[in-house]
Amino acid sequence: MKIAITRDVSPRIGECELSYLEREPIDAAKAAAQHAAYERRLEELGCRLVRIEPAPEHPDGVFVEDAAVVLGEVAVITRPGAPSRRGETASVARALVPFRPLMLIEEPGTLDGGDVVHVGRRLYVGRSARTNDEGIAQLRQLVAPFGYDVVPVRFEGCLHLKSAATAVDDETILMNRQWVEPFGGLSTIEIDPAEPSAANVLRIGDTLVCAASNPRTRLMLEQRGYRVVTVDVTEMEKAEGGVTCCCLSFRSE
Ligand code: CIR
Repeated sequence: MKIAITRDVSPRIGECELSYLEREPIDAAKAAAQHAAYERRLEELGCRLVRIEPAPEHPDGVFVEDAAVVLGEVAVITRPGAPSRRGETASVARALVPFRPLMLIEEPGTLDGGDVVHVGRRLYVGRSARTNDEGIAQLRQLVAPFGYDVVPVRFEGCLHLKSAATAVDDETILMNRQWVEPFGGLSTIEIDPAEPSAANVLRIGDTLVCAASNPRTRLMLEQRGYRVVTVDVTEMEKAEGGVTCCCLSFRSE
């Protein structure tokens, strides 16, 4: 069964962390409606939703992806790079208990789930303002016994590695080459240059969930034979979030 962990949008999302965008007003009610539509989309794609308790005190709490890295065998609870976000992980950890044994990134390590691109037995991890060398080293040690390699990746110009590159199948990365160079010897597809944030796509089974704000990249993916659905996440995009960061999706028996 496919599981998707989500959390409601905080009414304080307008106070979110920002790193490369100018702050602009975020309509929290519209963000909540977009998030509800996103959750419905995940259900249509066969996911069972596990909705964590709301955390209105955490402006970025909707971005649950950053709190954990969920693998087939285990879930690694992160230590987010932004101190304001560290209080988000305990509730995500509780939600994961029924599904996976948990392991923890510890101080002084920092790691945001949005920096981890998982392809087969390899985790490509962005070295970023949020994820430090110690966090990457801890992740490597934690997952090595399960047969995963951890490969650091440099990038610049955006918040997380997954803003710049995500896997669209088991050997292909959709990427924005303004922000990251090809890595891992994987095949690459470049996003339409008019849509810089389009590389952030969520893979659910054989379907790609794309942000509606990136129609050219969507069309290109469809022309290459990918099945694509869209969701409107404009309010989350103002908070530097995209389609992957609003859920933790994984399989459970
Ligand atoms: C932050 O700066 O942490 C949030 N405003 C956005 C987090 C987006 N998360 C993600 O792409 N995985």
